[in-house]
Amino acid sequence: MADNRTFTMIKPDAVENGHIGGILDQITASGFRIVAMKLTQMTQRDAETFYAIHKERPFFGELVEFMTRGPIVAAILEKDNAVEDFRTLIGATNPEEAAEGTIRKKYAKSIGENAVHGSDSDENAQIEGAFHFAGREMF
Ligand code: FUP
Repeated sequence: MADNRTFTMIKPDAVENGHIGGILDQITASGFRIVAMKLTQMTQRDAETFYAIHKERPFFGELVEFMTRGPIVAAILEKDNAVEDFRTLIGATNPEEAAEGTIRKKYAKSIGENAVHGSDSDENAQIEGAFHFAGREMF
């Protein structure tokens, strides 16, 4: 995946609460083009693999339980400076610290259930996008 792409998930809390449309609207209105997208549910093994970097953290079990409890929207987004600009758009991991108007400020309730994921580097965007999508599903 090129450096102008990032990977996102609309997490189970936001899907359950009916925020798919509102979040996608904010994403596209902010200049991101959707180049891959699906509604899917992660298995326990998927979530453990995706979040392997956090496996020693105390919140790992809860994180895996949360991310597998219902469907997510997985998507790859394209824009100049995609990784950094998308992190700005979603706001801080903890919604209490997220800037006004950011997706997490608007839609997230807690640090554990924080509505959206955004890749933290071009390298991870590539890995995470490839985890969820086959080449023929990316446009
Ligand atoms: P982010 O890059 O903003 O998604 O945040 P991290 O990669 O640090 O964390 C990934 C996920 O782990 C968060 F979205 C939620 C969960 N987490 C917690 O539940 N508690 C914490 O203290 C930190 C992260």
